[in-house]
Amino acid sequence: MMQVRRLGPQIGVEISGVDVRTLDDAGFAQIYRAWLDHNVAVVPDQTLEIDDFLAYSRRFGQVVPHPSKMTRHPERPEITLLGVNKFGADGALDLAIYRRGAEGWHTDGAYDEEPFKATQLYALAVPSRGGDTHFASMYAAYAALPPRVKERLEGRKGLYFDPGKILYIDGLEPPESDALIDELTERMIQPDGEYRHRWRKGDIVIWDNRCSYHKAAGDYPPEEDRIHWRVSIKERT
Ligand SMILES: O=C(O)CCC(=O)C(=O)O
Ligand SMILES: [Fe+2]
Repeated sequence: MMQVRRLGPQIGVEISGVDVRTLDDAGFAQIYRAWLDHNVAVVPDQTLEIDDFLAYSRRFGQVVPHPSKMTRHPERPEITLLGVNKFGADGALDLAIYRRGAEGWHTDGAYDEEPFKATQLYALAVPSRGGDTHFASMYAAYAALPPRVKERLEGRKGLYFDPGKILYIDGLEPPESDALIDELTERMIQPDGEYRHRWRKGDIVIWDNRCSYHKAAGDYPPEEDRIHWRVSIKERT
């Protein structure tokens, strides 16, 4: 029996009681709708092979290889491996792997002409503590903007930008553009627009890059495994 439960006040939904390997179209339509409505969808307790994960991911759109070639699965370029080969030959912790996604709030692929609509992770190994993923709703951030800022964004309704990647806002003088970016960055995380995911082995989590930000906590014991398969998904063309 499929059960649907809200997680944060304005973001996040958990869909339990399903096996994504055998989900029919009507069941998938319910998950897809819940994901669109709540930005982040958690499906716990899955036991998947790579092909199961890819087949399920393709129901959301076109799965594309991530531009970062270093962390691609050697045989399956559409799969990015998170947390694998964390220690170099000299035994030193590779911070780019350990802290991937933990440098700040972001949305994936904002540097691309056509950013990923979704990113989906499947947890293969989780540490005993730490290693959560934080999510925040851009709808909540937009709704909480003062009317004066909303007016300035009129014509570009969604609050979509990546503070670590944005250069300037087209049509504004540089100081004005910097000031608006600073103000939006300050307002992008609303307390009740947040959800923090504590991973369990077997969790699938998908987030909507068009209307949410996320960041890895990046704080788990480095000697423990924290491993995910990851896919980047675009709209099917
Ligand atoms: O590992 C995580 O918690 C999220 C990492 C991240 O930002 C990503 O996969 O896009
Ligand atoms: Fe990310």
